[in-house]
Amino acid sequence: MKKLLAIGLALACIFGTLSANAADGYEMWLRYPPIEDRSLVKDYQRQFRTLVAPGEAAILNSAAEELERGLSDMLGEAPKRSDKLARRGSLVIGTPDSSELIADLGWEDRLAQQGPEGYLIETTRMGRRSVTVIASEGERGVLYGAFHLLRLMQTHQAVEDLAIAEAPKVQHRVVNHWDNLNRLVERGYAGLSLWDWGTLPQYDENPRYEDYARFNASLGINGTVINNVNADPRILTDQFLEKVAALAGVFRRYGIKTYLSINYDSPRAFGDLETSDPLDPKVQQWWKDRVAKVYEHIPDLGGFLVKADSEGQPGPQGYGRNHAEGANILAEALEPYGGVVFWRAFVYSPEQGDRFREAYDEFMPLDGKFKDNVILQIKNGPIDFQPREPFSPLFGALKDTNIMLELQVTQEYFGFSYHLAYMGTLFEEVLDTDTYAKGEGSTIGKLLGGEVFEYEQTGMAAVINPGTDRNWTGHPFVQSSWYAFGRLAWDYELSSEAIAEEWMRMTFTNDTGFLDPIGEVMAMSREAGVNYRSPLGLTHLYAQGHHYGPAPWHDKSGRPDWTATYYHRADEEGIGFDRTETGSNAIEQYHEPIAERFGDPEKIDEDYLLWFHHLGWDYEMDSGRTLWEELVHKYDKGVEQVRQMQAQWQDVKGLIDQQRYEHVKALLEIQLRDAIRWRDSSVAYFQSVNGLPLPEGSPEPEHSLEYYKKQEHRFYVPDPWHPKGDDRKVDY
Ligand code: BDP
Repeated sequence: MKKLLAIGLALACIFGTLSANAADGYEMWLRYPPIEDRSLVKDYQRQFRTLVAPGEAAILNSAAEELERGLSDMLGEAPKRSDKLARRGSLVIGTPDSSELIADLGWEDRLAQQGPEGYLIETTRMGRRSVTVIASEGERGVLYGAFHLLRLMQTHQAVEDLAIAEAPKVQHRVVNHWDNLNRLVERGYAGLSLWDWGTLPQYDENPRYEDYARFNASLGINGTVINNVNADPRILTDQFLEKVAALAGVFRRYGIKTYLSINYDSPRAFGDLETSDPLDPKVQQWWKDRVAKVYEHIPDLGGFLVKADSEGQPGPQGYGRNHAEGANILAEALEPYGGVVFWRAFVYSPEQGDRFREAYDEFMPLDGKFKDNVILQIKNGPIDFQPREPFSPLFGALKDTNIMLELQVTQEYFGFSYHLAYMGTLFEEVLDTDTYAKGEGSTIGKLLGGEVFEYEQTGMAAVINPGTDRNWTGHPFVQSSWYAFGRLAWDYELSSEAIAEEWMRMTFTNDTGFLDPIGEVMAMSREAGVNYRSPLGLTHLYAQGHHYGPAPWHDKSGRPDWTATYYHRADEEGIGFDRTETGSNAIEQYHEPIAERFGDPEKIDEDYLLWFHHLGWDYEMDSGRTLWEELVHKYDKGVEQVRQMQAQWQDVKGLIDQQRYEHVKALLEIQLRDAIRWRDSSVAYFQSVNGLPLPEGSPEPEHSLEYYKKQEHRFYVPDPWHPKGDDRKVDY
């Protein structure tokens, strides 16, 4: 007997370790590990013994299944499914249309207030029975409510006395994939595209499609653009539409609409017409016909995303037409089906002296000229997802054009899938930024919430990177930025800190021994990345093409592209880009008092200083240091922050599964190596320009500038799956 017990114990240990080891990140934040606290389990069981859910409609069914899955995994026992209330402990979900029990509550007005995507979760009574209700006007609301309730349990909160009312503040909450049809993912870093075109439409039961949809739905994301903005015209062919329809069928069950990035030159690329001129009636008819075809395949397609006249993509300007003329003909074709056009504002050209100015200069004259079902999708900053940018001046300026914010989760400029950089803090900074469009308090969040101007519709989009990597995103912490995006798209007033904690609890553990130090790591991670790459408002000091390592020495000679020296303008005298009246005067694009604040080096927040001013190396900073000393100090600080992140991570060993622990630990080693390289090569370069001695106490760069220049491409590990990581440039 004793022996048996011993074997049993040994087995339990082995399985215990195995299951702890088995956490490989696949489940992301939808992990439902058994809850160890017995009294909590009892509380939850008492409440949710029986699940009363209408099973017919697809989305409601997804909600019920998710609840079943979560409850049984966390509580060790599946809830009973029933049509009727149990004597005690019923969880009732549904819409008034689908459930008599819910209809009988008489909550119509209250539900109408939350809208079809909002929901109420309440502990209430039905007759004499105490129940928990998840109710909404619409099926989606019920699904979102189900995920909300599960989140409360995943984060070990009390659920006895619930009175929750939620509704999203923004209509379009959309993820963007930059996936090519050959499955290479532009700026992806997490394997091949999730969409296995070769086996579609036949094999649509790949569990990854459904899990992907669950992750998004759990955040309230209601749209996905599945292909790259650098769009392949073939996406609109019947062959591909059949495949897209199969994916859309899976996503639909989770309330997610499918959108397509289209190539503006499609009428020509299809060989049907000689032109794609939007004002040509034949072209307009072509789009109407193609759109009709699209909706035959996907009756609820969300619409199109368009990158036009940008980075070599075709567009209306090629035919002498403007963006509004270009967008409106697509909008007209989509209108009968309720489809929308997300038209991107990411434009720039070498002719324009200051790239910063371009989007504003091109789009402002068109304000009010776009149809109501066009939404201008604007990146948060005027350049391109840099570690820190001032906000795009289009926010707050466009009053009569629907707007949408575009953010980047994939870490194109943040160390790919090798560096830990929680973007929640960046997103929060953007949303909280005051544009002063209508006086104080006109934040970007409020603009998107329709609280400042009366837009027909608004949205938030994020470029995400999931691929065939087992954990979807490469670096386990990139998941946190996807999570933060979704939560903030739902409610831009949430704090990035609270979101981080929620994510850690759901993804790793509820142990405060982990949450406290790693919460700090997450909070500092983005700033660390700013400090070791481009402090004080420097920007785009990357090597050409791959955007991974530093190359502040790049100049225009022989290159058609935008280069580091163009952005930083460092010379013997000073550094920074003059965007005041003496320079490009981009500050005029902002409202007062921002323009005045940005225009004065004494008033501007120093984090943005070199975005707007060219200053002498001896300019005195708030700290009393010279600009040169402060710059070096920031670079040092970035490296120190990574060291701190590393130390704090090492302290949580044993508090989470070994697999993810070791993975992140190794990645932090890489991050430290890279942070040092960023600092040393940047300091060495700027020193070669200004000839100044290093500030006292700062470490000498490890190598010579020549060495770093030679390393420029060797530093980057070429990824054969990454089309823009041009490994022909790597000279080993
Ligand atoms: C830049 C990327 C490029 C994208 C482009 C875009 O480097 O790969 O195609 O933005 O957003 O960030 O269109």
